[in-house]
Amino acid sequence: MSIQPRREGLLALMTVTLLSACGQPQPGPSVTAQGGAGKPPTGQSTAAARVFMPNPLQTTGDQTLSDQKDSATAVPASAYYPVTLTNLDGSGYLRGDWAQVITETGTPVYGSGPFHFTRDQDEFEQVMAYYWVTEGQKYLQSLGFGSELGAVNRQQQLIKVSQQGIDNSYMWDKHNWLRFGKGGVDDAEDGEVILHEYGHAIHASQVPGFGTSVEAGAIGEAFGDYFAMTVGYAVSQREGAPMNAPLGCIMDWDATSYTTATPHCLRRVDTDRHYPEDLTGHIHTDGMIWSRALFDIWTALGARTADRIIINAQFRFTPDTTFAAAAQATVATAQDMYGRAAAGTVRRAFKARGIL
Ligand SMILES: [Ca+2]
Ligand SMILES: [Ca+2]
Ligand SMILES: [Ca+2]
Ligand SMILES: [Zn+2]
Repeated sequence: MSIQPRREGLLALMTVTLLSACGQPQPGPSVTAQGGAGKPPTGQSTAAARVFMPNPLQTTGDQTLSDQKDSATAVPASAYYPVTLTNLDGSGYLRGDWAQVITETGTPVYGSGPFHFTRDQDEFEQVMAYYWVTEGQKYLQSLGFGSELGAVNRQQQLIKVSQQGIDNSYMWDKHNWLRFGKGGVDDAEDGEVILHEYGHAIHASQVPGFGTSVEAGAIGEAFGDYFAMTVGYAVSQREGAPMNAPLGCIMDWDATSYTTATPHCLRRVDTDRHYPEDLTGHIHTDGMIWSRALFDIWTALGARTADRIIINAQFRFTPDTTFAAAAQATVATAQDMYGRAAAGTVRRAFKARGIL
């Protein structure tokens, strides 16, 4: 399996520096266009739509699918799942409690639906981004974050969908943006890419400036992959979508542009990488040590308990944390929330990776 460390991470840090160096970022051209184009509000808080669940490889199990230059016929109709977009603000645009899509280059989605687009249409990625970010926040709230537990990125997440050629997505916490690019498979055609980026927004909301050391950066990448796995799984189960690719395989569809071996995975959360001998100094690769520990906790304790512990623990991380310190914080959180047996399970998962 070839690992392409191409998602934001250090690259995004460079991009952010570059943007910062250019002075004030330009406000999205369609911020006003979407709110004030003179189109009447629909008053609807929900709309019917179709999305990938979370991506076509995972549901169809067909590892031969490929981008074919964004062609509609490259993906069978069976890969599209009917869903309901929720929490819309009634403007008729993809704007709501937990997400607002800012279209940089395409036509903004507007109307009362149904939003039945195909992948060759720019609007499809906008619908995907709104849906998966909103589902990500709803999932967090279903775990108790924002009620019983501390709020986690409980705000309207801005999302920029660009139809231009850069194959890179990133989170810019200073401006609360997620930005999805094109190149190979369009990034926002894979729900796991969207959830991965939302994972960075989660960290940034819990610990401002998180990720200033290499190990903290690796934890950020690992958590994004893990979050994509657990939310993708929960929503797929709820919507009755099958899992026809390994659960540990992340961003299957986006990966088809870079990988030849099958199954196509941009990364995995179930590798045997071990600390410290497998460290490479690359955050995306080293993150697979951390994400495997999280995956083992998920398998042992079940999704809900594991996710509540793992995400709640992140409030205790320092921006420049080490693997060891973050693992200790996670064990302590398990102890506080669920007691000794759960703490022991968490400790064993990190021990198995050489982290504790
Ligand atoms: Ca597309
Ligand atoms: Ca891509
Ligand atoms: Ca997957
Ligand atoms: Zn990332």
